[in-house]
Amino acid sequence: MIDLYYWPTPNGHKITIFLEEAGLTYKIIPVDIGKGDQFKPDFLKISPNNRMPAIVDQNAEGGPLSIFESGAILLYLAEKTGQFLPKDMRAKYQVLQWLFWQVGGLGPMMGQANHFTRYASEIDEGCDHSYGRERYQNETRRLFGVMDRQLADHQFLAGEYSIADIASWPWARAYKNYDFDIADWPNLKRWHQTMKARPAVRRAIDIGLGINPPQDKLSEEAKKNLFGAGQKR
Ligand SMILES: N[C@@H](CCC(=O)N[C@@H](CS)C(=O)NCC(=O)O)C(=O)O
Repeated sequence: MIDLYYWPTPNGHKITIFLEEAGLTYKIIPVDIGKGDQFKPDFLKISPNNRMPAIVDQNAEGGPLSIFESGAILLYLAEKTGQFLPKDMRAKYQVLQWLFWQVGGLGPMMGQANHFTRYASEIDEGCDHSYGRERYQNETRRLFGVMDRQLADHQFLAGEYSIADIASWPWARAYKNYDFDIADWPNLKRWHQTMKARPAVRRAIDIGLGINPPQDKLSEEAKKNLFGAGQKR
């Protein structure tokens, strides 16, 4: 049994997608990041950076094993199950380079683009956030171009369907939050639609919707916990 500490955000979706694809038994332990659950002492013992996702594999060799950071979790689960990560050394590093590209680039840059596009002016009213918004949206466009070129001659990011796709798709689908036209990146569009149609991916997204249906506005409590005084603990 895998305990999954989770909230339905792009980083959370990565892990439910993997678990649904692999058919592993897991139990979701919601970490409501808007309410500040990520700062609870018991969670910090598992995830000292106060971010979800995190897992505890109760059946790991040698006893329960906890892991934080979505990339490390995906790598662990791929090695544990022998799925979505090739064994061949060259093919494996094709996947790992795109996995690290996602966790070090696409995720953080889109996270900032999202922040400046959707939340900054609500939190810091009256301030002009166009520099931040443009900087991170431009970087997102650049990264989409990188993906589009890779997907021009690869069905998936590293050839076969892998943890690199599982990590990247929950972020890439957030293009809808900006005035982007996905048709500008035809290979990315094809890949996005292929990913979205996978039954395990759809199940994972539905699980998230059941836990926290989308809201138009963040509550004052969520703003404080995610962007304000709540972060200065
Ligand atoms: N690098 C981390 C990022 C995880 C992350 O940023 N999680 C966010 C939600 S998507 C979170 O837990 N935020 C809580 C907070 O900001 O306090 C990973 O890939 O797991």
